[in-house]
Amino acid sequence: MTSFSRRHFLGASAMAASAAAVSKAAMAALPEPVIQDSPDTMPPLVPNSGRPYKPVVTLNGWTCPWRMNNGVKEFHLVAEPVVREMTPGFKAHLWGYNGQSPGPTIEVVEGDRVRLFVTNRLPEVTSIHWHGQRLPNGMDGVSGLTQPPIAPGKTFVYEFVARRPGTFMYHPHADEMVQMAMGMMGFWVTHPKGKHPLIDAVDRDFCFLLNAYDIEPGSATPKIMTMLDFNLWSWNSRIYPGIDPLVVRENDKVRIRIGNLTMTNHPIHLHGHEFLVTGTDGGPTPKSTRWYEVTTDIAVGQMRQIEFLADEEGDWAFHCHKSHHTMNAMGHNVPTMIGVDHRGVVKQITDLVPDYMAMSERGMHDMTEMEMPLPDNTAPMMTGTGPMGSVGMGGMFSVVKVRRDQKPGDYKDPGWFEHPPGTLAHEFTGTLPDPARLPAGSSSSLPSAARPSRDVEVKVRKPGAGHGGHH
Ligand SMILES: [Cu+2]
Repeated sequence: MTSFSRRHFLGASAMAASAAAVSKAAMAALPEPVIQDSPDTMPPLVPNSGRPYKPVVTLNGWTCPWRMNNGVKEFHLVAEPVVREMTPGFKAHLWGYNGQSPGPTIEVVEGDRVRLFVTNRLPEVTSIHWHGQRLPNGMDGVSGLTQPPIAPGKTFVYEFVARRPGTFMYHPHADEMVQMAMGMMGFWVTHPKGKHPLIDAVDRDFCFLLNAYDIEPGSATPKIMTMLDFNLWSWNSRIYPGIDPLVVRENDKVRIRIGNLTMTNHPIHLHGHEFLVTGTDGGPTPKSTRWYEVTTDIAVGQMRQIEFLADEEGDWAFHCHKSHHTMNAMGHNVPTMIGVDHRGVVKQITDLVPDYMAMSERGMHDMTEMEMPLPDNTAPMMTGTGPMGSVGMGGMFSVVKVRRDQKPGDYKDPGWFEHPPGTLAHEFTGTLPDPARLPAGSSSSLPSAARPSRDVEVKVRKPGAGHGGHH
């Protein structure tokens, strides 16, 4: 993990310093924007001014430092073009805030007066809408409706009291289709002041946004006209294997806050544990409405906050359950070739198209291990190497790593889980009995549709079978 970097000479510490230490002239000026160059998950930003709270960890992101100005928390967001590494080897040219997409997470406490300076360094107008907040209408950030748009080069200031604790986000409300397709968005958490009857204290509190891009393999800029057929499904503008693991200590109480700024819903699924949905962008959910789930659907524009006790050690998959969303570019528009025997035609085709490759006759897992020539700056379609081989995943996929010996407050990746003896699925090497089958057409109490049939034919060419055998 690297530290905050700066474009300007004022140190980051100056921003967070107490108001008394800064001259009146300096306080009248804009707070220096803090710029982040790294796509890594930054450690929680422990507050050194204002009301205390337990900070969140933004997955592959960071929290925006503020300065206190006469009791007001001042933040400076800069809307600008950014280069975002979506996964190692693949950089996208996006728009974002303060050096990254998404922008920094804003963390404040219920009752805080917040002043947000927004500087526009984009080539077109913008504005910021503070999604989910109670605020004066004129601070709502809808350009044309509640404010004139922020012209390139101009700075606007928003000011309101964070009245409601909860999970929120921010995004432009000017040329939204383009600006959100380009990655302009950020997270906002308002912590409760003191104990709240519906908001439990947790040991780890993670947050990230669901977003999606359509970037042609080999290029770097999203196609902004795409409405549905995105090819990169990301968490905080990162795709697996570029998404960091969520590292927790065994028996930690864990909260994960997720907001959806894509154009479709995402059923988010956690392995090995059950969770409760404890909050939405409307605030904490009443306890009587909570039930345990292992998947929760997050619709477009919604936020969900889930909580669970991490009491099972291991490397637990955590992902969107739409299987096309755990793939990277090229995951779409590939014809289904399972059961198609290419061998006869490959020679004929390669005479015409030298680069042609017969692929996916046996499913697509082979592609995860195939050394396919890819254009420069392309994410592999599905990849990620685990301790047991290729994970065969991309897109919206990560791992919740639960470890007994992880120190409290330590988010460092502990490596792969070491399975206790006798707890690992393995190849069976004993003798296999013939499976008992009902003879086809025999009188049976099963309805005919449920009866096994001899007519089932699965054309699969097995690896090493030598001959394209039909079963
Ligand atoms: Cu999804």
